[in-house]
Amino acid sequence: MLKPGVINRRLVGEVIERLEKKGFKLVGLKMMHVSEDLAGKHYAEHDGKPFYNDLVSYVTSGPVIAMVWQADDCVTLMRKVVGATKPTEANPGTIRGDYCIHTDRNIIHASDSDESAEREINLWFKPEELYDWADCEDGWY
Ligand code: FUP
Repeated sequence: MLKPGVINRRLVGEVIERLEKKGFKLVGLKMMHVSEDLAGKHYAEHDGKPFYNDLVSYVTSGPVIAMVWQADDCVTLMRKVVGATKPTEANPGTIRGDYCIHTDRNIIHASDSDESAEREINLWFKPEELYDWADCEDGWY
């Protein structure tokens, strides 16, 4: 999920381009406002932490781009491409390493396990919003 800062900073295309070039397969994408309810469910594990309220107000402050990407070992690869949560620890070359200064304004969310991905896809997308398309590049990545 690309957070509101990405849209404000006109970086949507640039970030998506990186994910496509890596070889991830895009199977769902939408621009949407995040309700307090959805933000609360999405970040339920952080409820009560000092940064929780700020995090919820950030992701509800403007539209986001929600996406579903596929690949073998998708979660592991995506987390590497996205980089560490804290920009001070994210390597250059990663999305967070290249585009963020502050942890509380980091520009992208990526699921941290297959179980989280499944939970989050069900939370954010209806089944008919996901596309199972024939991939003519399958086997080249
Ligand atoms: P990640 O899985 O890398 O997105 O990291 P977390 O689930 O730990 O954090 C979720 C979001 O909370 C991050 F996008 C940034 C925010 N956060 C803070 O603002 N401060 C913190 O100390 C930790 C996380």
